Amino acid sequence: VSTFRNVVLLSGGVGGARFAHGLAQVVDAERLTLIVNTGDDLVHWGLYVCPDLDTVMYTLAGRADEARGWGLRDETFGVLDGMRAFGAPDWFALGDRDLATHLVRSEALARGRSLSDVTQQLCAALGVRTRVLPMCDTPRRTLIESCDHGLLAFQEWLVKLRAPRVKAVHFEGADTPTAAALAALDAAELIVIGPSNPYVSIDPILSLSGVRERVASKPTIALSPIVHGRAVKGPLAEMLRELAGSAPGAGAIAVHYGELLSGLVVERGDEASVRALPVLGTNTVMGGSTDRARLAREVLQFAEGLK
Ligand code: FO1
Repeated sequence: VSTFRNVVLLSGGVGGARFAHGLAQVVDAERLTLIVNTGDDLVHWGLYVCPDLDTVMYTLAGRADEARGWGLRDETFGVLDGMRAFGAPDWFALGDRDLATHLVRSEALARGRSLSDVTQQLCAALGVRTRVLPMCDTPRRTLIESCDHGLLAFQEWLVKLRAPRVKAVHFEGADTPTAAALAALDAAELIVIGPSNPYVSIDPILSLSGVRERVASKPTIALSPIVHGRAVKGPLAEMLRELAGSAPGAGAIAVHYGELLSGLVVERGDEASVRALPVLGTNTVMGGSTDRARLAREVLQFAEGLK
């Protein structure tokens, strides 16, 4: 269906993970690399948690809890109940099965193994053959400068305070992407920016040294995370108003990525809001697994047509 030898997806959040699942069904594992946001990472209960990496791994493994949008299906929360009884923070719910991931990862990092290395180990154990690369092997935290609660760590902003109004987004920590991520971008014939929040899922990746210029030098397609003026999930519509002063629409996504894009995939009916850029209008709100593969095929065909 596509002659692209190497496809790279920039992904964060639930939408990015679902589209990654679609691509993984239509592009051979050797020809697809996922570069995943780690700006959402946090230390919780003394464990190193990587929400976007875990959501991608669990989704590709077919074990994600689709209703919740994060964590594992058939999950129990016995440890959470125990932690709550001890007065430990319970605003970020780590499930019992999910904890195994955080324990293995935290132990590996404590021994000095890299995040890339332990991610590879976790993917292999989950039967995920597609390459899943963290954007960084060192901490690069997304901080939200909120209007009314000062500077907030990402999960405190998103989950604990339920995404209050945003004044600015900052990235803290070394801006060093992993060598593997840069090599994947160098080898890419097509780069896809998933239907993720540009500010807190994609910009953390683009902000890393050497990434933006590599993306700018390759054919790059983005999928709009805004459908008919609303975010499929999360606070993006409000962030577009607060940060860009723009009405939430596919056009605002095109403006945000600017010159990086060779094309934009939008929900059918949203095409007119995008200027001076090849646009594909289709059904972008993904249902189950086959629907994700359908969308991935359409995106690859759209990209072929732009060659
Ligand atoms: N999101 C919530 O809204 N509430 C939670 O308690 C929560 C727990 C959680 C645990 C592990 C994990 O990997 C993700 C979790 N998320 C939770 C989602 C997470 O905040 C977001 O998926 C990403 O950080 C943004 O894409």
